Amino acid sequence: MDMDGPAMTDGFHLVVDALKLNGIDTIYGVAGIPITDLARLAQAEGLRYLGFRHEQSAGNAAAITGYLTQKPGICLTVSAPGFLNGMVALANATTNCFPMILISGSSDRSIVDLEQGDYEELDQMNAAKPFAKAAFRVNKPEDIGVGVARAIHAAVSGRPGGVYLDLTAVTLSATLDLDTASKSLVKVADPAPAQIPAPESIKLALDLLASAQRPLIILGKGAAYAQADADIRSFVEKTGIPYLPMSMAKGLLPDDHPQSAAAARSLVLGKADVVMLIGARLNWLLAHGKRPSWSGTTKFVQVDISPTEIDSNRPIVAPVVGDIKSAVAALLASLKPGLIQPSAAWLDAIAANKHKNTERMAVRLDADPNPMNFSSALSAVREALKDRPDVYVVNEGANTLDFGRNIIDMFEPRKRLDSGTWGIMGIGMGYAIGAAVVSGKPVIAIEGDSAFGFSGMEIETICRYRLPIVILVFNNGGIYHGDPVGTAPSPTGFVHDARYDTLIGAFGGVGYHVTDKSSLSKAVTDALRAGKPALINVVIDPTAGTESGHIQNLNPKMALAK
Ligand code: ADP
Ligand code: TZD
Ligand code: MG
Repeated sequence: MDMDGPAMTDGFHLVVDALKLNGIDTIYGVAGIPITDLARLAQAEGLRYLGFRHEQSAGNAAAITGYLTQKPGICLTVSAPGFLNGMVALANATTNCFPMILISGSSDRSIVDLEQGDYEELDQMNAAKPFAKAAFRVNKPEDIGVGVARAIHAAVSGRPGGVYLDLTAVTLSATLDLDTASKSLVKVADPAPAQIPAPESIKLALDLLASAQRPLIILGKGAAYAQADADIRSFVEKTGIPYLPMSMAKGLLPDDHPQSAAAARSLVLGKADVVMLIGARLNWLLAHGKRPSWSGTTKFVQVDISPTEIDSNRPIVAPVVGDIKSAVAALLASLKPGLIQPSAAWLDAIAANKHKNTERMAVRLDADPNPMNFSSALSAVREALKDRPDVYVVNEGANTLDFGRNIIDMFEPRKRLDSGTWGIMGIGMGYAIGAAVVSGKPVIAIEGDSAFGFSGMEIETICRYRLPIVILVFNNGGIYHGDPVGTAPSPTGFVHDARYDTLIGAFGGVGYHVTDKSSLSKAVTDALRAGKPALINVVIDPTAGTESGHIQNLNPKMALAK
């Protein structure tokens, strides 16, 4: 450095300064050219840096961090292939409305743009655009502050989503005098401004609910994200309206709440006359609001931050466009006692249906088949978790996911993290690591054996950082089920009797191999109590699963018999 000139900084330092200035304290990533020194510097400057084995898992950790904290989770990758590996997580975050920022280093633009063949050449910003809520590229160090600020705004304001931030290698190493540099940084004042719904929309919504005989509230993960837990509970309880939690909204109110209609799902969807959606889209997970699952005459209230979500599948009579925290507060403020009154016949019908379905379920949970099936194994896990509401539950697979959602009760908000809107495989270890890192709490990941394989190498990451994560591999020998012994591998089958429990020992974790309910319960209890990385190989009957779990109907049918 020129001893007589002004004091200087560079792009690397400015990126770290900009993140710190905006309260970002954690980065998930995979090192390499051109961002290795950025990761080192971030760590040296006091940010928590977690190095992964694959960018997709780092991205998934960032996405779930965003969901849990309302601050964008950060994933850092190298150029082209590292960037693309991270893109699946970014696209999945956008699809699920989770705020995250994928920061990737990129090669020399002048070479990339002329396709002259640079190291890891790719026009990353344009590749990211269709899958991201927004994409920005920073070309000079004095723009780093603005680039980070724009990325933060885009990720968390309105409907949250995944944002791509491209940092060219030249920008990282370019220098800038300290005075200009410090003036270039931006501290974002109000990253996710409240969006207050119009008072008329609140009145319309309450009037519609008041006219209902058979009202229903559906809580989605947008409601969980909003962190308006006490107000949402109060609105549900004051109105007396039965509610249905979507998968990741389980625990927003405890699953044993008397107003939960989860055990009467088909009945309430089919018969409700007015349905209030709070942070839930009428997508495939709700059969698009259409027949035969729904009545053709249902009227809808929809509380959502995104005005363009309204009327996407069914006409919405009473749209309440605003952020859920503000909207539910406004609904509560205008709610008069006795205004909303679900009919006694409706509540009785739901109670009777719940009772019948719960008894049916109890028979399956009490069964003790050998080998275990999905219900019996999950009943053992349920038993071990019933006094551990603090534990995060990550869940992916097909049968493992569908049975897991129904059998594992949740008692606290934002504790269930799963395959979400895409039904994606591969989120398991990334979500588990992200949840453990941001909360410091234990995590149990209930994984199909196929699902686990997508991110399984991250067990090394889990052991390296000594995270309190217990992985359950529901081992039925394949995607949906196993192959018959002695046959050539089918498109869905894996190795028979695989010993997943032996993998984690390579990195210092504890493996368990369990074949019955009581050893499974004990293994889960012990592993959670130990608070150390563990993997439990849960041997499930290879014939137990059904094709595609509970969504077999979505498989296209072959038109011709072969
Ligand atoms: P689920 O899968 O649980 O049914 P979805 O992901 O389909 O939930 O829906 C979440 C909805 O919540 C999205 O339409 C999104 O726009 C909305 N949303 C997210 N955050 C907020 C918020 N803070 N306030 C209002 N709506 C929100
Ligand atoms: N790839 C990705 C990224 N996501 C997907 N959803 C799939 C493939 C297809 N798929 C499912 O929808 S579930 C599943 C796959 C491969 C795995 C099911 O097998 P599993 O669960 O072992 O995880 P069960 O318990 O055996 O049903
Ligand atoms: Mg399986």
